[in-house]
Amino acid sequence: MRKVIVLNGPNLNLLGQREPALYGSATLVDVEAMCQAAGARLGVAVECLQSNHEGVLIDAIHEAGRGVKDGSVLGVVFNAGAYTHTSVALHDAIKGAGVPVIEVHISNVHAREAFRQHSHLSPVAAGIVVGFGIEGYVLALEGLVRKFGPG
Ligand code: CA2
Repeated sequence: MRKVIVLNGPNLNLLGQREPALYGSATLVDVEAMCQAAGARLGVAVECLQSNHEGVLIDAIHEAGRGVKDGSVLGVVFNAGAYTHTSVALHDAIKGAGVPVIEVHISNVHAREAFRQHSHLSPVAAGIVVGFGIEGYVLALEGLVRKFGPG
């Protein structure tokens, strides 16, 4: 069974603790449990990682790329948080690793501040899910499996 990495970036460890109007009341633990359940239904193993550090996220993308090459990884579901709007390094990592990445945002970033309306990741993403709340993670997992085959 191939693996999908559910990767969350900066401040997503705070989910459910503040800003419920924007991000809902579910915690990151709830989101990760939801992804595990969706993975079981879709026939992929789900591995979850959250980091507030850009380099750790880059390393995770590189490792996922190695997994794609050896056949153990299907792709990555990635909410890069605010790094979405700033990180050329994450853009380069996704491009260089050759791993399919589905970009996820809980909120509709296009209906928010101008600085959230540009993504460095979208041009190198295999797909984008925006504005569906935490259900977006499940939609992204489903999209990844539909586009790149079963686990
Ligand atoms: O909508 C999304 O999923 C975002 O990626 C969330 C990021 C934000 O910087 C992006 O523009 C859009 C924020 C991460 C979560 O931040 C929290 C801060 C306080 C309380 C709860 C979450």
